[in-house]
Amino acid sequence: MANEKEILAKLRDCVVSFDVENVQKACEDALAAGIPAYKAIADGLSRGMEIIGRKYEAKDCFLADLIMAGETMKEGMKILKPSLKLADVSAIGRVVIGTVRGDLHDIGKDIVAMLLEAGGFEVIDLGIDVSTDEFARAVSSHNANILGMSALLTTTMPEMESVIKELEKAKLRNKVKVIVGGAPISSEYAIQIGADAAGKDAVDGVGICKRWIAR
Ligand code: B1M
Repeated sequence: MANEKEILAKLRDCVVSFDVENVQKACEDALAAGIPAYKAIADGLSRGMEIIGRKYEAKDCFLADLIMAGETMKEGMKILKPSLKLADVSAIGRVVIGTVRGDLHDIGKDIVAMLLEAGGFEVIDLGIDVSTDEFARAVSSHNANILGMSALLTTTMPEMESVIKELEKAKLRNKVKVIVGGAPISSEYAIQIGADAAGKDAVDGVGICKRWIAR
């Protein structure tokens, strides 16, 4: 039987080699070996995405490769997601989440959404390419406690500030906490645009949301 390190390396390698055929089996093996689903995502599949990201940056692979790696990661996450869920918890708070307008990256946002659900939150996931208006309407109609926005492109980061301005305009800003995240987002940026916090990663983001609700 392979050890934890080998299993996590296998998950990473599945993403790097776009092994859609075997990624689900590798995820099942990880769960069977007692590796927590989040660890399989964070220290397995996500490591593969990092490698592909660096290769793309170095012009060692193409956009099509990014797409394939993303698809492979998502296939694996289908197996891991049910293990992140808690049974029969009544929601501790309601979070509206989405990737901002112009941005199609959803892998990180999906992980945050999954962990929020696992942590007992009701999550309304608006998906990708979400407009300022859609965010504001969803916050209002779902009476959300928290709004989470994700952006992976430096060109789409300013959308987050537009959403916050829209919330202010609609007199919703003081009713909802705002957390932002994504690879280019820092705490300094969050403060600059008027958000309440930035999540460094999914675990950090969920921790922040839980602390807000506990207050
Ligand atoms: Co794109 N892409 N991409 N891409 N892509 C990046 C982001 C890039 C850094 C790659 C590079 O050049 N090195 C670069 C951005 C450069 C920049 O802005 N400065 C880039 C580019 C340029 C592009 C295109 C413009 C390429 C093109 O068309 N020429 C294009 C844009 C499309 C668009 O959005 N309009 C594009 C397209 C794509 C794909 C569709 C092919 C694919 C996305 C597939 C998908 O998401 N379904 C893709 C991918 C896969 C990447 C990389 C390689 C990986 C992103 C990822 O999924 N990481 C990425 C390179 C990189 O990031 N190193 C890249 C894994 C994921 C788990 O991490 O998303 O960071 P991440 O999420 C983390 C944290 O950030 C945090 O928690 C997560 C888990 O710990 N987090 C939050 C995220 N959201 C949060 C929210 C929170 C809290 C924490 O609270 C609400």
